[in-house]
Amino acid sequence: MSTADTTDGEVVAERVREDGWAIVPDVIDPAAVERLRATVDATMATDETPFGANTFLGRDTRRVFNLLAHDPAFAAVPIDATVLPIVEAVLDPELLLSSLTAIETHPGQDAQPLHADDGSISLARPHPPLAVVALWALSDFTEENGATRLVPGSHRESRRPRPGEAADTISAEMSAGSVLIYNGSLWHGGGPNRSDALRQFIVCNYCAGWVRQEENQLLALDRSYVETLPPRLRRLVGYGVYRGLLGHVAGDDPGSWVDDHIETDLVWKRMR
Ligand SMILES: O=C(O)CCC(=O)C(=O)O
Repeated sequence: MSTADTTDGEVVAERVREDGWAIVPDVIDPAAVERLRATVDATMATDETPFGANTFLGRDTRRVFNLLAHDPAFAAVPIDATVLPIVEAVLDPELLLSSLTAIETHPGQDAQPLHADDGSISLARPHPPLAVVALWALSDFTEENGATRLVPGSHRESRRPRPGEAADTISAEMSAGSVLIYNGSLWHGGGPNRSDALRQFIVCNYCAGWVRQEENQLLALDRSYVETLPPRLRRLVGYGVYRGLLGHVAGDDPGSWVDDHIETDLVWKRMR
């Protein structure tokens, strides 16, 4: 099992590199879990969030995309002081937030097809990590309630799963407040929820800083709202440049549009 009994970031990062996944137990304290749960519940109630329209999204599953836009309480998730350094170490110190989604699977939800979250990327596999996902459990994950099924080591496969393909999986059982971190190439899918309770979680999907974000954060969030977010999160959603170049606007770092104090090491300043 790749359940880390440590929050030592380098140990966890190494497990994600080797096995494709690791669980960090008890990242969030029970009060914070309750607050996030209550905020997800309120968001779904206000929005009358519908069930999924297909087998992949889950006909007994509800999702709130673009979570940051719904409540400032979610801003703490992508920049968590335990999880973010681990993801940076595996993926890229200049990574981006690719998407932030709340999901709840209801009793009766069938198993989700196995897939890889970086499946839209057409590079030959295996490839260096392009996406790493932190899945925050807001309820206990058990085999009975459909804890995420994983195919350990599958991030090294030369292909992604075929539609409907079966494989030997393990169940990522963990207590509420724990975080499952996995390589975006890892084959996985939600298990069937055979319990009488919801399984609720937040999927925080990061991509390398030079990869296109899954959800277009720059259009998804008003700039005036981004200005209110912590500086690291402003860069994570896209107000920044990669390696001093990618993402510039007329030679400027767009991070300066939401932060007066930014001093970016732009490539042009380094040129002689
Ligand atoms: O239900 C789960 O545990 C995983 C969900 C997932 O992988 C997805 O919706 O892409």
